[in-house]
Amino acid sequence: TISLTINKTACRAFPNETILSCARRHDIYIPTLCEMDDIDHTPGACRICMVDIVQAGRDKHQIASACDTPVREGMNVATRTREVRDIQKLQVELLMADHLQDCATCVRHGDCELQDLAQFVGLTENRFFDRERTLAREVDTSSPALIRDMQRCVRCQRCVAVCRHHQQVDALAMEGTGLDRLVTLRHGTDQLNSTCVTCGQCVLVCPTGALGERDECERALDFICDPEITTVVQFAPAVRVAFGEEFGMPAGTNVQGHIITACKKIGVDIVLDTNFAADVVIMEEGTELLTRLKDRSRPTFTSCCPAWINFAEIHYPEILPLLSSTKSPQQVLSTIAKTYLPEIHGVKPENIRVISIMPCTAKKDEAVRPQLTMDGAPETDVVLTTREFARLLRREGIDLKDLEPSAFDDPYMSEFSGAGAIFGTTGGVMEAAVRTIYSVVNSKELDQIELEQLRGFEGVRAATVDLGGPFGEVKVAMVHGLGDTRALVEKVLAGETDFDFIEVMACPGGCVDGGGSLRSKKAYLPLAIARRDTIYNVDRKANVRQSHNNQQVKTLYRDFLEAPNSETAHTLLHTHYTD
Ligand code: HC1
Ligand code: SF4
Repeated sequence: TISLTINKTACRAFPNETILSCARRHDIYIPTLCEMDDIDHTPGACRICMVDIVQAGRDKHQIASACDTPVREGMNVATRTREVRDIQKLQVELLMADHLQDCATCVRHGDCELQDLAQFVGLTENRFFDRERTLAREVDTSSPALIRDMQRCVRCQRCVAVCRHHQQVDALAMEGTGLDRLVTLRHGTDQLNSTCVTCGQCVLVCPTGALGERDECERALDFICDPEITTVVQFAPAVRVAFGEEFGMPAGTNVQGHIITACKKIGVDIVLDTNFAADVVIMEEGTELLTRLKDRSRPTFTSCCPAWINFAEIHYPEILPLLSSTKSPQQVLSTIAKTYLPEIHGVKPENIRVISIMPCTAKKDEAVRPQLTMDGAPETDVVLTTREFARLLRREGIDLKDLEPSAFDDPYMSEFSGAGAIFGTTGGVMEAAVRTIYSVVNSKELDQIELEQLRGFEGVRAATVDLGGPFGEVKVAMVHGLGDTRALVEKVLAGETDFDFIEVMACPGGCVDGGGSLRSKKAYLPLAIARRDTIYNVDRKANVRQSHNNQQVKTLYRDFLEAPNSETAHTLLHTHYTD
């Protein structure tokens, strides 16, 4: 190891470690806007992490950026000298020169790393702001899911790094020089027509309001406040374990009951659970998979992740016939809410609007797919990301912590099994499917309900499952993050795999760290494990742990859908993909 001092504190560093990394391990704060511990960022992009260095045996001071300067034996680093503070302040002021000054209208208001930084460096004036130049920058509103506001971009390039190195979609590029250097979509196109799959991972790492979801709080409120409209809210498996943090609760707190109370408080008529629809999806997808196994057609890919569907359609259209045709739980729930629910509640289907709360930006894209409409109207009317829902509650003066949790009061579409609950984490869909398929094949439940071989956080996991009956051992794979997905799809296309069933989640970790979740200022994906653990606990404590044993699902099939993959089920709950 290497010995050095930072702010007179003796520190030990690894060879080749940067000053920034060493300082951070010793709990010494150096401000930065481009660096994030868990992403492969472009060093030196923001030039804020400047420090004062004196090399061993020398007197001469040198100012350098801490994120790309390696430690040296005997080095003396100072992070808070007057000169360093002045340089950092000037650097932030320069970043502000073509950054829109309108913080009150920004999606990151109150949660912005640039604002934090301005406070840290003690910025008191803004001498270089060029309004005309800033307003000339692009605001790309072409996508139904994402807004790219280049008037708020600070060129940190985190988004480019995540899209290129982690997701390997490589939709973003840096273009231009000097003051005109900007993040653009590759090939000079807009978001809608680019190769972007709206996974939202770039949004998670953006330090400012340059990248965000299309905010639809107003549309949601319009429906909620309209006395003619029956508003139905559904919320995703992962939302309940990834939402409390926004209101200061510990990571992974289960706030399912708080969300129900909050929805009722703002005037939502009926609150349903996407988890229930996840159980229905297993009935449909499981049956479909068994048919495909009998036909020796392999592999089958899961279809519930909309960024994965976008990825397949845009980047690998040749793989589309291998995708399950079952709609995602979001769309299944919306469809049933507009067909089955009106019969039960005596409401006119045309008066129902479904608002879904998702940890996902691509769900907004999914909701406007032309093949997911009924009589010309969308099945899902509004999708709010977890972030928007937090914003909406704040706008209504609600602090989640102050609410008493309540239970679902709809007896038709809100019960869920442990299998439905685990959809929110990587490997969950596969585990849920196996629990049901095994039972269908063997007319009994698995002895061991928890399938440890399917769990874990490695990018790609392969396992075998003994299905018994005519099928014997089947080979399955779970992949999360589009970088690993791309590699696996390439192998499938090259005929190098023999998997029967492959679960894909576009976001690393699955929905627990979806691109619509709350953002951390510290790291890209710091909270997935705590959220996932809560999800597995929900399953462990559930009375019913298999989708086919969900009483409400049984009733739905008995009274309405007849049987999995029946004609009615096929018409309502299946879809197709287009390249
Ligand atoms: Fe997901 Fe799904 S699990 S896609 O990750 O299949 O968003 O949570 O809602 O639809 O159920 C997201 C989560 C979510 C769907 C389900
Ligand atoms: Fe890349 Fe995903 Fe961002 Fe699109 S949404 S630019 S695919 S990281």
